[in-house]
Amino acid sequence: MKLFPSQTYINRRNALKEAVGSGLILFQGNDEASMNYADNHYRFRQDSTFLYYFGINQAGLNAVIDCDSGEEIIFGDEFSIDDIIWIGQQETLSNKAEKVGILNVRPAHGIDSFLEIARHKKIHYLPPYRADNLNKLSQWLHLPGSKVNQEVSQKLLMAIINQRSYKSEEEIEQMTEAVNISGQMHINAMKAVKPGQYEFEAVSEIYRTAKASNSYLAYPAIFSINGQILHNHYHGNKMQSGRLVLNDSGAENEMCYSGDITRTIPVDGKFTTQQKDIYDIVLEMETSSIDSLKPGLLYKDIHVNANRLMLSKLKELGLVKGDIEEMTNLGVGGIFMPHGLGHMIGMDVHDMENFGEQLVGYREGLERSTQLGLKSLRLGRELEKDFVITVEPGLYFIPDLIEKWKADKIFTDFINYDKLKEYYDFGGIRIEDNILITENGSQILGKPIPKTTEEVEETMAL
Ligand SMILES: [Mn+2]
Repeated sequence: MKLFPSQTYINRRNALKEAVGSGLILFQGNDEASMNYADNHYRFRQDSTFLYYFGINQAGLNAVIDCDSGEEIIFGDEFSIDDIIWIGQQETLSNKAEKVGILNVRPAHGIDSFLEIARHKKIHYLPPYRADNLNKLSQWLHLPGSKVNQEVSQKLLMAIINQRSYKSEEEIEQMTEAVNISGQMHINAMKAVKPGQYEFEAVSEIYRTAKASNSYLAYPAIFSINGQILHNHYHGNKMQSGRLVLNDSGAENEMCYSGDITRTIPVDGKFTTQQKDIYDIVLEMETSSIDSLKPGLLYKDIHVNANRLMLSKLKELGLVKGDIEEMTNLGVGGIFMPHGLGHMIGMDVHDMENFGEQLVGYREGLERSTQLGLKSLRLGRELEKDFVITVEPGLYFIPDLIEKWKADKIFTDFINYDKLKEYYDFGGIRIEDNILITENGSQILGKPIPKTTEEVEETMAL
């Protein structure tokens, strides 16, 4: 188990205690989750907030911080001899706890009576995203399951968001490692793509490369010749000559920090003229967005600027017509890019999304748009120094969507529906990097990953 120095966790908890002020803070770790029978588990993933404050990547733990007395307790059981027969001698929980500055470890069941006695106090807790944790909260707090989410502590949520949004130097080091592993996953997949092979053959390179760095995937890989299907986890297609493959995959490193990288590559190792034309639009959207990033700017505006650029380029290709500003304001670009430009990233690939996107990515007075594309923008608020975000413009030709808009006569003054027919078997392109917001601008994390058409073609030829 890899940990930051104990002082990191102590400082994080002290800052949280101060921000919350009074009452009891309850942290639920995750339990093992069964796949098809009780003892056959999915890969264990500790809760990110639990990791952030307590570091211990082990199932069956809960923790409390008493803001009034300063007391900090981890509830969890030491391994018994019965456990050790199966899993071998393990570092004790008290040892692990000591390494994160916690000296008070109590048996797992102790939390029931602890919370019962503390019932008169304010108990701050987070919204559960797993059913077993919801059930426990329901019991501990004597609340029906349906009421648990209504009593979540907004104060705690905001305090944690205000800490986890700003990445420290030691976190940036971890995130850079995760991006570098992700980059190698992409390079190896590029080299593995050959016409006539199946997608899963190249996908195996992605998994192998992650494992070779003692890492897992931060989310199920999207690797498909049907890049126009946004969250497509099917890997059974034959990679036909002439197609593009969209690869959106990232590593979660040993300390559970994520990378989230997308590249789009030609099955043949060479882009056609039509593919290169569209690719270069997305590339310019990506690089110009990144170049413009700095603290104080609304990320929503960067999204809109990228759309404006896309529309002006598509106009040059004859796919749209009319006034660019009008099209941008009306959201015509949603048909080509029906998703947001990016999101926060950290330990979670969509960082802190379990707290709700409105709290993490927006603020009071900045509400979500209902336009296709903008409504899926997870991060709209002002950027700040030490945020890490993704920039991931895309351009897709989704025949079902085009046909629907055409039938409904949507934006017929602007969209050349007839010309779009030439792109029905095109698929989609997305390019994504992970960016640290700095004092005056931004910095792409990690070593460069082949990105221009020339760089991609060179790598695929290796
Ligand atoms: Mn992403």
